[in-house]
Amino acid sequence: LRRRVLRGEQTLLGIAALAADEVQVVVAGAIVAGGRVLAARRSAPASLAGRWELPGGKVDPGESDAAALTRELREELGVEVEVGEQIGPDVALGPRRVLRCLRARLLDPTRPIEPTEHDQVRWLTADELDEPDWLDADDELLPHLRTALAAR
Ligand code: DCP
Repeated sequence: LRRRVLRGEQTLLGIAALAADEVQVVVAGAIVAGGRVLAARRSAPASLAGRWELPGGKVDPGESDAAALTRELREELGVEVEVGEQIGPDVALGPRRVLRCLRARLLDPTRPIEPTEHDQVRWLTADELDEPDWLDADDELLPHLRTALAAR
């Protein structure tokens, strides 16, 4: 964890000094299909409602990042995914919390997305990535997402 955190921005230096079990990882999925990435609009809490994110959530104690993302995407979107590599660096969310974006491949791309917590979802091309009002941490990942979209 320390090495991965150190690859990130300067704001992460404080987090890098913490033990792995002192850092809360929030995983987010870059679900890429047909040259587009799935963005989801939050409906809660009120302070974040209306802003867009890569869907995901907190990793539970003892849970792997991949297991957490698989669980969150099943709960929030009704999809089954295979989790791939990290995209971009860890982004600081707070003094003890980071956002970690992982590629997620839909096992059944024909199955419709059924959001249970988001009030809207949208498939974005690389050219459309700047359009949504992203959460701050997700916004920092956009250059890396653009590269990931160009790669396939
Ligand atoms: N977050 C973010 N970008 C994302 C996903 C999450 O900045 N792509 C932030 C928003 C929240 C925090 O991470 O402040 C935790 O996200 P969630 O509320 O989505 O996580 P959970 O679903 O695990 O929360 P809970 O179990 O409380 O519902």
